[in-house]
Amino acid sequence: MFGLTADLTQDVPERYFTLETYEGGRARWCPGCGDHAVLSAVQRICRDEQLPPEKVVAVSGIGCSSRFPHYMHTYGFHGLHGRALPVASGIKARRPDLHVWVATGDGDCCSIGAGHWIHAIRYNMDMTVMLFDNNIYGLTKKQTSPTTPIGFVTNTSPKGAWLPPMNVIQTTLGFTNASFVARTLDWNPLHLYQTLKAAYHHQGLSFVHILQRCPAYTEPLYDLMRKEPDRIVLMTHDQGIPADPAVARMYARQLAHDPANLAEAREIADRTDGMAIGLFYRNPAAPRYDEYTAVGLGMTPDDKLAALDRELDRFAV
Ligand SMILES: Cc1ncc(C[n+]2csc(CCOP(=O)(O)OP(=O)(O)O)c2C)c(N)n1
Ligand code: SF4
Repeated sequence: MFGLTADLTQDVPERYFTLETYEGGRARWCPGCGDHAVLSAVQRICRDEQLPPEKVVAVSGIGCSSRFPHYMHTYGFHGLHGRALPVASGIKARRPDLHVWVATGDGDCCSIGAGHWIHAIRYNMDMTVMLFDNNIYGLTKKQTSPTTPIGFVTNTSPKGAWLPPMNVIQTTLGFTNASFVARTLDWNPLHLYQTLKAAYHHQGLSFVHILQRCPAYTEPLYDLMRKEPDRIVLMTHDQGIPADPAVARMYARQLAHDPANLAEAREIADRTDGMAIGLFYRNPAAPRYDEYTAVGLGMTPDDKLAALDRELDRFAV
């Protein structure tokens, strides 16, 4: 009897985290806003991976989607407009043990934060970046963003957006040292979950373009895509996002794409005959700057002084 009790307790983890563990303040996004789905996917991944909440940090800029850290009961940093990525890079440089989730909008990342977007991709520090793309500045009430389609009427473009929208995937693939580039949809919880989970497991910066519904300002934009799944092309491959039979049944149009093939990824990103979802590109060998910044992190102040002295001695005359 005693032996049996001892064996059972050996397998019981000291801490078990439930979904509630990661639930922060009540989300105040509009009803039907796609941000709710992304939040619950991330909370489920944290639970399924049993990530200690004190080892998770959510980082954002400014926007509706950037309210994300408030709704996670983990560490969080709600930063300045466009500055989520440098803040996240700083955190990762000093605390490589933390799991970093970045929430950024199409305005936050592709407009005011565009310079940081380029360099964060190049630095390739281990973190999951979620671009919530609702094709509009939501928080500031329907202003044209870099991804607003031509002709869509907004409060800053009353005659319709004038410029061609930015192709987010094509742009990201063009940055030096991109290592994981994917796209998913907030209204397909399975594909969303699996894409974010694959992104979480990638060692390097994983960039996930999430088509995100904004029923308040851009309702018609993703409506047809939701009602007519044939407008979507599901990328499949054994090295891609794991194929779930339920997801595969939903999308008749499928495309076998090897995510190691950058040239083909670019061609798919340029297609206008369907919105491709899945993994465009992965390069696990891309150099990671967080491996460089981690050097010497465990040194004591005395060790650091000694190393500095040694270095300076090399230049003594
Ligand atoms: C330096 C600076 N410029 C402008 C703003 C105003 N502003 C706040 S949020 C925002 C755009 C947010 O749009 P997006 O990033 O697409 O996020 P969404 O609200 O749609 O989730 C702007 C222009 C600001 N807060 N700070
Ligand atoms: S305005 Fe749009 S993006 Fe912002 S909370 Fe409402 S639905 Fe979501």
